[in-house]
Amino acid sequence: MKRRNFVQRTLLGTFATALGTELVFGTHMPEGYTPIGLQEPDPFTLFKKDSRMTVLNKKPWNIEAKAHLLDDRVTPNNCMFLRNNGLIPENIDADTWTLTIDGEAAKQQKTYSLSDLKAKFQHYTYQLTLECGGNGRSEFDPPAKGNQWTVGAVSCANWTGVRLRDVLADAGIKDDAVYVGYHATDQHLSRDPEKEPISRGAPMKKALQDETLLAFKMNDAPIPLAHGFPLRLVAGGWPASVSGKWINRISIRNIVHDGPKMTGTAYRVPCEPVAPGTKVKDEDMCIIESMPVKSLITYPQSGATIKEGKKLTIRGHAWAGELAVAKMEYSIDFGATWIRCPVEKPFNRLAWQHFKASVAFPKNGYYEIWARATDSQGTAQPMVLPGWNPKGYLNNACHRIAVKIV
Ligand SMILES: Nc1nc2c(c(=O)[nH]1)N[C@H]1C(S)=C(S)[C@@H](COP(=O)(O)O)O[C@H]1N2
Ligand SMILES: [Mo]
Repeated sequence: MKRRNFVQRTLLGTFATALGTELVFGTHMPEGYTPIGLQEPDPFTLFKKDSRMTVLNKKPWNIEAKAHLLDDRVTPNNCMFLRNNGLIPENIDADTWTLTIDGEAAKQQKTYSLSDLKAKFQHYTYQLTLECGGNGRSEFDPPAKGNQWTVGAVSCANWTGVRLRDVLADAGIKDDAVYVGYHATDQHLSRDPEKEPISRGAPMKKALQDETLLAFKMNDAPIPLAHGFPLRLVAGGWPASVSGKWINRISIRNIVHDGPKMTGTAYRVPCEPVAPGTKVKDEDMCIIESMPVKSLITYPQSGATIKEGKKLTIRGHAWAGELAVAKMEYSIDFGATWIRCPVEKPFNRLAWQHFKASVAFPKNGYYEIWARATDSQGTAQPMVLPGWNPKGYLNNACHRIAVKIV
């Protein structure tokens, strides 16, 4: 007994040093218990995520879904991917939160409290598809650095807020406005307060769209902290990096916004196609705007075994950036032949669209089911990885699942 206490106290001393704090009631802790601050943080509990999600990075936190976890028509928090460039802010007080509109092309600098925003402007709710520009990066060859997203960095939730357009108009937009840039309260990984982890934005044409929101609710509840509480920009159909979380300032710029991750290879692709592995000069890179057409089979889970003679119903979602999905097809012979299947109209512009098909198989055995969406301008998903680019963006190759008929 004595000996165990001794060991435990010594251990506690080490813990206290590591934590930089005193451990109150330390000696009452059960044996084998690790103080909270020293535990490997469990992201599933921390962010209320489904434990089947994949953690790609812990610092900063980056977590993706699997295709079959995205089966809901509207993505709930527990299956929504999480993408951070820096450290999630702590101790946010929504009661004292403010949003400042400023910039060279703002008629005045104006600051709103969160309650001002909510009281002064009309509220709108839209289902908006947010896909990380790097979704699908893991397929690039030569490989691209960054989070190795497979297919799960996409979501479509209900977002409620005020139109950015209404707020910008209230502050006043000068004629020479070309871009808005957001500023947020997350910390740079270095913890240097002078550095922003990310400060992106959108051209005025996107900023002024009906569906571009300054949102304070996600799926009818306050936005979860990790997804931008208490205020985030939501610009559906564009790389989700445009949708700044924890927003406290929006600058109306008379130049293309030049914040961190607006330049170089970040969220930009070669203006002209390049051979895989090419080093591309900064001036030859163009900012990604609307995301390309894409789809995901969310049921069944890849690897499913189906009883012979049973028709298999597959389902999933399709989206096309600024455009709508006009046609949906599937193939069970590796793209040799395609069969058309119905795709629903979007709930609103920029929401993903749901498809369903009843698949019949000619005989038993192993099959891959491929899905291919075509947008309203007639552009379809490629069957293999499209244009290589230095950071591995915009992979919209067909999704496929494996099934076995027995
Ligand atoms: N302030 C801030 N906003 C941000 C980011 C960030 O790191 N900081 N990441 C961006 C990127 S790259 C993506 S893909 C989306 C992810 O949104 P989510 O974590 O809510 O899914 O948030 C965007 N907004
Ligand atoms: Mo992203």
